[in-house]
Amino acid sequence: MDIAKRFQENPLLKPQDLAGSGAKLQVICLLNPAVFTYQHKIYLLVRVAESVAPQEGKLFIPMRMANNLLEIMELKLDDPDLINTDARIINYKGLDYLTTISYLRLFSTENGISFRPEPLQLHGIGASERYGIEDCRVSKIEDVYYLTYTAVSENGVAVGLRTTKNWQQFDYLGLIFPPHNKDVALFEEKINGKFYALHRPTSKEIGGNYIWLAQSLDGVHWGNHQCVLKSRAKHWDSARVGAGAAPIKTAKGWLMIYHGANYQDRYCLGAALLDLQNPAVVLARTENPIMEPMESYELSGFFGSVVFTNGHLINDDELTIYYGAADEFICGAKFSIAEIMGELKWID
Ligand code: MAN
Repeated sequence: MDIAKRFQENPLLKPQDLAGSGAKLQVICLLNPAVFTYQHKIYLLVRVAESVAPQEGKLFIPMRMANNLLEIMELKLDDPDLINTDARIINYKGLDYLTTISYLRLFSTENGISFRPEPLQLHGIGASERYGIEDCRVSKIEDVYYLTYTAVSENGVAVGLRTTKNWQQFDYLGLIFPPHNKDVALFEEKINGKFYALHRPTSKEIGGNYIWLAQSLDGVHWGNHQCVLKSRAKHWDSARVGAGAAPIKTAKGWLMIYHGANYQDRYCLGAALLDLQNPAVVLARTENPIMEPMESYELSGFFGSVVFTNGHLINDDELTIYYGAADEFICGAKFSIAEIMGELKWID
């Protein structure tokens, strides 16, 4: 059952609200923000996806070159070497490209509803981030903020890590999970002295798009991987599942909000409860989505029928999620954590 209480003010941020980061560039989508508090203020680290404004009969593919400067590849839509069936990704002469390039942009808010752009922008760095960086999760562990994000290049989709203590200086720690992997959420406290992360590798021949758990002694080098949550045939989450923001610690276990999609690429949200001491054990899971695309701004946009979250705030029983709607808008919704727990079906 959809138990989300959406903000009346949705969408909170739209592409038209922001100028492109370069002269020729236009913001195509604002989506999938990380959320955190720093010095008692709430911030969103928003994924901004840009490209050159569309022109009749043409397609523009932005990417960073070896010197980190942006280059635009121009293609003709009737080029026989072009396969252009997905708004997000194309294939040209046998190679895959993204139609937009993403970076992360900071916004602050006083009331949780209206947002002010801050100067900070984080762009892709180096060979593994040439097609952009996306869908960041921010987890605060002790006094360090860990930014885990999708790093895209012609070599694949992987997970990058940057850390900061003050949101001014960042340490760039490179890729922590190689392709194909995304949706990495770090637990915000160590369990039995170890860091824990949820991640989502893709296995093509055997297996699928499942959520895995990994451990680390330093938050950078990860091992002891275990598969914890799979897609379910004939369900709303039949094709892929991926973790949202950092799991929420409750008396009964770690509550994980996750996204699931079916083969029609309809993205909904669900929840699962993981054991407090051993989060590889799934105690309970929602049968039905706790949120599904239904509002006009969720049903149509850059890529319709999508609700996707990777950032939230917790205030006692109140969970405020910020989410990407139709891969184009930033929206907000509130949940009661107790109500989500009530939707869980316990696994024997
Ligand atoms: C999918 C979608 C896109 C994203 C690419 C690369 O196609 O999630 O939004 O840009 O993967 O991560």
